[in-house]
Parts: sequence; C-alpha cells; structure tokens
Amino acid sequence: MDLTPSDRDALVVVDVQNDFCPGGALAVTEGDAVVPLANALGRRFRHVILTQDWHPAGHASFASTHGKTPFETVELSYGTQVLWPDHCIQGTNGAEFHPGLDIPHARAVIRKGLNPAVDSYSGFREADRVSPTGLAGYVGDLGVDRVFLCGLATDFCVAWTAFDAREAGLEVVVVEDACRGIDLDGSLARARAEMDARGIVRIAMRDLA
Ligand code: VGL
Ligand code: ZN
Repeated sequence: MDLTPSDRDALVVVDVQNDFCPGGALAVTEGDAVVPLANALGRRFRHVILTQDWHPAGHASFASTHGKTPFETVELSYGTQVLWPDHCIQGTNGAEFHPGLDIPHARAVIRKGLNPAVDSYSGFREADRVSPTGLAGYVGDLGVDRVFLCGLATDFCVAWTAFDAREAGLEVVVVEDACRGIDLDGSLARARAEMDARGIVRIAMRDLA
C-alpha cells in the first residue's frame, strides 16, 4: 500500500482531550505524548477531522450514574458497557482538546456520546451500532476513500473508529505510535488482533517519512 497522503485521504484525530491526558478524569498513560505526533501528522493531510468525546452529565457510561465503581460493567439495551469515571462532560475543561493540539486547518469536529443512554467510542456510529454520527457521509462527500487514525485510546475509541471506518468501506491505517491505550484486561492485544483480522493497516510514524 502506498502510504503517501493524498487528497483522497483524511486524518482522524481521536479524542485528544484533557480528560484522557495525565491529570484528567480518565487519564491514559502518556496520553499527552500523542499531541506533537498528531500535530506533525496533521501537516501531512489536507483533510483533518477531530473527534471529541462529549457526554452530558449523568451519562450511561459513567459508573456514578449506576452507583457502581469505574471499570465494572453493566448490561445496557445494546450490550455490555464498561463503566468509566465521569469524563468529557460537555462544556468542562476536561472535554476541551489538549491545549497543545495545533491543527488549525482541521475543518470538522465530530462530537460523540451525546445521547445520555448510549455510549459512542466510534467516531462513525454509536454503540447501539445503528445511530450514525455523519462522519461517513462527510468523508464520502470529500471523495475520501482512506482514513488515517491517531489519538486516544488505541483499544477503545481509536479501535472502534477503525472498525466502523472499515465497515463503511474505507481503507484504514492506524498510526500506532501516535496513539496510546488504556489496556483494560488485555484490551490492547485484542484490539490489535481484531484490527489485523479486519484488514486495518497498523503503521508507525516513520513509515510515512
Ligand atoms: C474513550 C472510554 C470512554 C476513548 C472514551 O476515547 O477511548 N474511552 N470514553
Ligand atoms: Zn466517553
């Protein structure tokens, strides 16, 4: 595969938000390390989309909503939901992009996880597997047939975005060293295996040189 970015490619920067960085409510180890890499990647793409986890208070993915402890699971209408600390609440500082994120030509921000009853790891589709965010239509309208992904977290929002991009008929490239994972009970290894099984290409920054 020729990895040189062209106008038929889009970069999707997933959830590079304060709550997923050190000091945040759902901090990913070294989450802030992806910021300079996302910025460098951004300069290589004409089309850049940012996703933003954007939950209402009392969201169904919050442990506090169910009187439970973070990282327990609960059965919701659409299946098993991991419960998280309250994070990325609309309008809070934790929901803002990391202040170092510097991709001024990023034209679209896809907010997700707005439905109080349904989570959305994926930038394309909510966890009920039927409610679209509009991202597939947006990139399709631009003539994009391949997306490159970076950001947080490798094994949740990046992975689910990659799976749904593939199901939308796009080629998918994950820039792994521009991502960081949560790794809950082996979730990182499972996500990588699932990416390989679905024909998602995993690369490193240097492969784009
Ligand atoms: C994420 C858990 C909950 C992510 C978002 O960005 O990977 N993980 N909400
Ligand atoms: Zn979330």
